[in-house]
Amino acid sequence: MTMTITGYSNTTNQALKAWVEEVTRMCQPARVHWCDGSRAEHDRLCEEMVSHGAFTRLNPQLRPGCFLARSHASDVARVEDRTFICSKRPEDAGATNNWADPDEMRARLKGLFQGSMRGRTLYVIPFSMGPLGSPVAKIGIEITDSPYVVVNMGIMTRMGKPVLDALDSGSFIPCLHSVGAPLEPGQPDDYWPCEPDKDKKYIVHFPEEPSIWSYGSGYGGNALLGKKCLALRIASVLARREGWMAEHMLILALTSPKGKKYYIAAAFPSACGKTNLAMMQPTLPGWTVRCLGDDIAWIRIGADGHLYAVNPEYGFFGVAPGTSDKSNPHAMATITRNSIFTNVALTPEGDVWWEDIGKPPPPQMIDWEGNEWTPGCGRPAAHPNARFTAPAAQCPVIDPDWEKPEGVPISAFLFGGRRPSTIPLVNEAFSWEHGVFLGSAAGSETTSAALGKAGVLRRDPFAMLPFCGYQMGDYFAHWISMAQRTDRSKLPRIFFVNWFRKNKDGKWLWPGYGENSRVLKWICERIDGSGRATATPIGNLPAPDALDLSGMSMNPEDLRQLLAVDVPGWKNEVEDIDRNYAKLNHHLPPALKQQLDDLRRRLESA
Ligand code: GTP
Ligand code: SPV
Ligand code: MN
Repeated sequence: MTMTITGYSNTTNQALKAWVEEVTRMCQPARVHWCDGSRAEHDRLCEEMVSHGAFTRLNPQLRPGCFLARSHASDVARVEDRTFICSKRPEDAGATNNWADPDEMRARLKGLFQGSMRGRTLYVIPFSMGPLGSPVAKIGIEITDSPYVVVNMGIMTRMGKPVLDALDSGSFIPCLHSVGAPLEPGQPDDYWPCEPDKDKKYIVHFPEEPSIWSYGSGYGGNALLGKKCLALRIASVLARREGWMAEHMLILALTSPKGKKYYIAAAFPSACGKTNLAMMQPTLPGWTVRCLGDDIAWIRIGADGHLYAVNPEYGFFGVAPGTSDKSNPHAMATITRNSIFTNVALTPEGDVWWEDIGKPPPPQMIDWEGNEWTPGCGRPAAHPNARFTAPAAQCPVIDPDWEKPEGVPISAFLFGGRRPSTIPLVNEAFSWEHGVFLGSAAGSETTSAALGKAGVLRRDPFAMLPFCGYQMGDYFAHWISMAQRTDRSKLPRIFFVNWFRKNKDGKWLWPGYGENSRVLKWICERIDGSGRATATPIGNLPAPDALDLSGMSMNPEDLRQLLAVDVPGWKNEVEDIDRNYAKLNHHLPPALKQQLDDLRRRLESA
């Protein structure tokens, strides 16, 4: 059979050529296209998707270069229970991951991929995580049968010809993706092809190869394989081996009124405020925030001993609902053009709408499922995990150094999550080990970013529960070991924050968003040694009046609750942390067991 091959396939990389040929034989696509990453290619693919109903072009006057996609109702978020780490030994995946035997899994996947691209185009996507040519960058090649994936990867990564040229004969991480919906001759295509049966979706990692195989889903982290699969699950394995860190963290630069710049990296679980904090507009006068990344940080020890962070991504895949000119004006400005919206509502003018966008809905719209929607009909118009895909360079507060190959030096790590009770607004760790303890013990209510019930409290250590590609206890030990790899005084300070405390009526105790700058200011003062704190059994809390609340009205009782040590609540925490630690068996670092015992003792005498 002769196969039409288009695009930029000018490579002498024999391993790559052989892999593409092997996958082509297995998946039996109708055509092969090597992506060059050009604007013309992007426009052509978007146009093709418009012509068969996969994309709706938004009003070019209102949102030039923007498109709406609606996914299949079964395919709206990451599928954690279909995500596998196939290390040779189950113990290397650990109790927090789904493990499957690599040989058995490979055989099962080969069965699924056999003929899976019939009637479709196989796209070869060369992409770089990290600035091209940076010593930290990793090149991946994603093969996919989804043009939606191609155009999203084009925004989320550095993609196409320059990457293939830079790869030369070097090594790459193979990432194979199929939506799992072959087309028979004459069969019309679906607007969102996928495998609707959740139990036939597979998001699989072979960390020792390394390689990634993803089948059946076209959505987000399931399908844009550079993101969670490569830059977190596989990268976390490489990072441990090579002595660096791959973290689910935003990176921001905060400049004080005196002109001092602080770089902060923060790990919050999915849909817990990273994008918002990363580009926030401080309400405190004189302070500015610049964004370097909103989801992933690759961190290395620099020649001067400080920890340097690079954002491996090139775009934002952000939660749409809740994004407004009030909550996140810089995200709103970022998504005015050249953006893809998935599972939001469509207004009669051809613009987008979602819950809490900051303006009332029009009297009639098309909801995320393509149905007529009227206000008060009882259904959300946008899916709670509706997302925008937008180029990072379009963010009006992108930091000028965001593509610096060596990254930026981090002064503080923040951990956090959605905790309606117990956990204070901000808490500073006593030491590196205590900070690692706080990260390892992080908990959060689940959100719509993953399939399953939202609002259930679970431990999500370092916000990495769904993204750590190896044994969680060994990951904790890797964090602890950073203190042996550099001068302790150069390590970032560690803080735990919680924007999500609620009162008895279920209302937020803290206004959040731009007001979080008040907490960041105290953190900077702690770094400088000027911020006042009170040592408590759980950590250093802001001393009375140490938080700058000028110009804001805060009920004193609310503030008291936000900064109180809830001793009975923390005693329950300790027991829950203990139960979760027990799952790690002998992989739990003794230093963390010690931290837990110390906390228990401090609470007993509180
Ligand atoms: P992922 O992209 O899934 O990793 O999410 P994320 O961590 O980037 O979360 P994001 O910033 O998109 O916020 C998710 C939701 O939390 C949105 O609906 C926000 O409006 C809401 N949110 C963010 N920051 C705050 C805050 O400070 N307070 C409150 N109450 N809600 C917030
Ligand atoms: C997350 O769930 O943390 C995300 C969205 O950033 S996804 O890319 O789908 O993983
Ligand atoms: Mn995320």
